[in-house]
Amino acid sequence: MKTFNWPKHSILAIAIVLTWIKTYVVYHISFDMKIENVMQQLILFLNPLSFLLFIYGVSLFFKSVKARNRYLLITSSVLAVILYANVAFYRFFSDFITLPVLFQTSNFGDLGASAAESIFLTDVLYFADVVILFIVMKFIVVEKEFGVIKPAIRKAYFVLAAAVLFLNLGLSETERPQLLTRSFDRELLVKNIGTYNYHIYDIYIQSKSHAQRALADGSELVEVNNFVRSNQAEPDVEVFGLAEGKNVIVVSLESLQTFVMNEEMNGQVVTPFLNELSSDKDTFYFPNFYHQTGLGKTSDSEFLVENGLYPLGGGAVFFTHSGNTYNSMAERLGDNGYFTNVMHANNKSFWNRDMMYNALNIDKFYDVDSYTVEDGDAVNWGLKDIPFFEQSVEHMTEMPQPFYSRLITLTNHYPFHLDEPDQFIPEYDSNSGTLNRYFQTARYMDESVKLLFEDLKEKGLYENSIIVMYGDHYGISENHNDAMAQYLGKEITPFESAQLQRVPFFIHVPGSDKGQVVEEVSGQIDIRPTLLHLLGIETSKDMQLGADVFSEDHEEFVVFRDGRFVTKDFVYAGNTCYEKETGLATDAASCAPYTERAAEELGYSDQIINGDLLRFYDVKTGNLLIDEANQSK
Ligand code: GP9
Ligand code: MN
Repeated sequence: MKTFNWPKHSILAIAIVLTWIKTYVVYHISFDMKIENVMQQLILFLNPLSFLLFIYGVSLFFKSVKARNRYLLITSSVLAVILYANVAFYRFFSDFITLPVLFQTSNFGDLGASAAESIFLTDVLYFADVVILFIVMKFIVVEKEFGVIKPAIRKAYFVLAAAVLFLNLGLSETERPQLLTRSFDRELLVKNIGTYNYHIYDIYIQSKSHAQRALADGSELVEVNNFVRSNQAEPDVEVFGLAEGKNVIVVSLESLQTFVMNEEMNGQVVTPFLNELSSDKDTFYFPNFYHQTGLGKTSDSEFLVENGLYPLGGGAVFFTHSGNTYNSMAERLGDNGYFTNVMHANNKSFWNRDMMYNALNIDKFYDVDSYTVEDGDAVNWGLKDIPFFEQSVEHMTEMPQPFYSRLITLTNHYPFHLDEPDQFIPEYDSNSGTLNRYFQTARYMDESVKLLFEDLKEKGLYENSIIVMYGDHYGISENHNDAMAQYLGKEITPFESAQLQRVPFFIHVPGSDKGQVVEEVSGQIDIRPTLLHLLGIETSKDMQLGADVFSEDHEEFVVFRDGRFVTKDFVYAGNTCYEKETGLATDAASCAPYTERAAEELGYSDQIINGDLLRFYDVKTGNLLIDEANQSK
């Protein structure tokens, strides 16, 4: 069926068009990219082309048709794998792959279960273009022999490719100024420059950050230090030292979002114990508290809690910067006589914790090997929270006091499966199995926390401890917006999406009688100073960006890792300024004073991490060790 005398380079053209069209179709069916106007649609359509022209164009340097065809086929397959990897990753993380994630190989085993949920048989269709290209080469097209290709033709071809690239970049710059210089948001990058160019850009950014450490000499610290000092909050005398000398139990509540708190689902109370706790006389409860994590999820929240710094915009900082110097909360508490530890019934290498905990100066990590996992005690990602808490309290009874224990829960994790006896309420009834099951696993979490409190009381640890709990990050991604809209009874606008990033935050101080619902807008970055002050530990020399939520100076301004932010009156999301009270878009001028500040905060935090600047800082004296550093260079 082969037909002869197709024009020269037909197969090259076919290869380009196939991948191009497939990529464009995949953008629409597999990624949730909000396209607001015709120009954005045009950019989206155009953006795969420049890269494809370049990469497939390399085939013009081949002399034989056979070698050229082999190159085209291999390229097409590699691109299909890259695109599909992004699709599968996106289903799980609502994000595109960034280079450091690829080096997180120690996560892959555990990710397996979740990944399996993200892969379907019909996914072979993502490789349809490769198959078609193969068939075309093998059975349909035979080109005129092209012999030696004239350099002038090649030159013209690459000039055309460059022109398409510049057209693409030009259109993007008008549509989204400063995109490449700021790059908060991977979705915007992919939307504008395309998946393939995005990966090249990512490789460039990552190698730059590698170089940044090498180039930093500490002089940057002067400016960073000024910024940190100017944002510092004096502790409130009423609360400072309220829990001095007590054990500190910090619980990371996996995927728990505030939208389930003090609410019902089809007549069922989702978090009965936590609801009661939120208005308890010994509890400070924060309903307007936001997570600030990025791709590093749980580990990012740990990073925020320990360091009062933002995680990174690309990849998990636990992976990319576990060799840095930090002044963690654990280190401060250790210096104050605490035995510091983390308890989490998962592999020690997940999120590179074993390495990072060394850098954070945590005395001991109770990983999965410190737990007994009986038959039926594990679900989803590992040991269920109820036996996890039980055994953790057992460990606590054997620790020297005072201790600082961070407990990381796991059951309320995507894909939110539970064994029948652990299902205390029925599922929800939307078209999203994920959201339906989420209410059940959140209810299970509530039960497990209730038992934790009982257990601590029984073992005589309760009275002499404070219990701090926070939701680590969202559990329900934007992929489930329709189901979420059904539950909340309103459309999920960018404003609502931002508000859904609220996670519960509790500080329970037994016997304090000072409890209250604190409406203050705050975030995970504030936990470190707040907690240290509660324990009577000064932080005026610490290099942290959060502020004590109890302080008069605490500002109601929470910056998300992707550049969105929330103030007392406004929410900035989806490039729009919303009025908090009404959820309606308002004048951009209302948010303008904060946009620069948000970028500044993230920028300084990134500088500290990328330059590993804390190696030039003496937290005890507050001295910048710049000269020393330069001398030892
Ligand atoms: C893994 C657990 C869950 O050990 O912390 O990680 P997550 O996927 O939520 O970041
Ligand atoms: Mn988590």
